[in-house]
Amino acid sequence: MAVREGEVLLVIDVQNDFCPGGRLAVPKGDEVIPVINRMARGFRHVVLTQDWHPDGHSSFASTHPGHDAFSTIAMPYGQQTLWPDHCTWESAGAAFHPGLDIPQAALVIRKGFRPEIDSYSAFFENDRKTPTGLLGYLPERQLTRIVCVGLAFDYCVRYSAEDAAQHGFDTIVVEEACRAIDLNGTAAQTKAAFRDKGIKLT
Ligand code: VGL
Ligand code: ZN
Repeated sequence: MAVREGEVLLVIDVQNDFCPGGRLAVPKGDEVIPVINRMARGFRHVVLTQDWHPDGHSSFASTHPGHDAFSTIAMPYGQQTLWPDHCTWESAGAAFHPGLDIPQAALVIRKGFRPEIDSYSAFFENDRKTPTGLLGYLPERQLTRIVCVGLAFDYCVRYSAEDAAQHGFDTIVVEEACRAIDLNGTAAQTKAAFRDKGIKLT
C-alpha cells in the first residue's frame, strides 16, 4: 500500500476488554486485529485511542444502584448508555490487545478519564464540548484525511468519524476493520448516519 501524504490511521479502542473474554466484549472484536496490523503497514502516521476510566466511572451501571448494564440514564449532558465496568485505569482489560502490532503509532489519546463524563469520540467527550486535544494535533501535523478502524463500530468509531467529518477532515471508515456492539439496531443506524454525513464506508 502506498503511503499517502496527509493521511492518518485512527485505531480506536483495540483493548482487551472489548475483545472476546473482556468485560465489554464486542462480538468477534479480535478479528479486526490482523486486518488493522496489515493496513497499518501502509501508514506513516497512526494514532491510537484508549478507553480509560477510573473505578466508579459514571458510565458504569455498577455506579448507579438499581440500573442495569445496557440501559440508559439521563446525565447533565444528555442520555448515556450504562455499561459493565470496563477499561479501568491500569487494568489488564484496559491494555491494548497484545496482538496489535503497530510500532510506528505516534500518539495515544486516552478518553473517558473524567469521572463525570463518558467519552466515545477521539475528539470530544460525550458533552460534545470537552476536547481530547486530537483536533489540535492533526492540523499541526498536517494530517487532513482520517481512516478510522477499531471498536466499537457503532459507538467509539461512529462518534470519532462523525466528529472528524464535521470538522472538515476527509473521513473514511473501513468496515472490515471494525466490529459493532449492536444494541437495538445501532449498527444499522451508524451506517445510515455515515451516508447522511458524507463519511465513506469501505
Ligand atoms: C466504547 C462503550 C463504552 C467503545 C467505549 O469503544 O465503543 N463503547 N466505552
Ligand atoms: Zn468506555
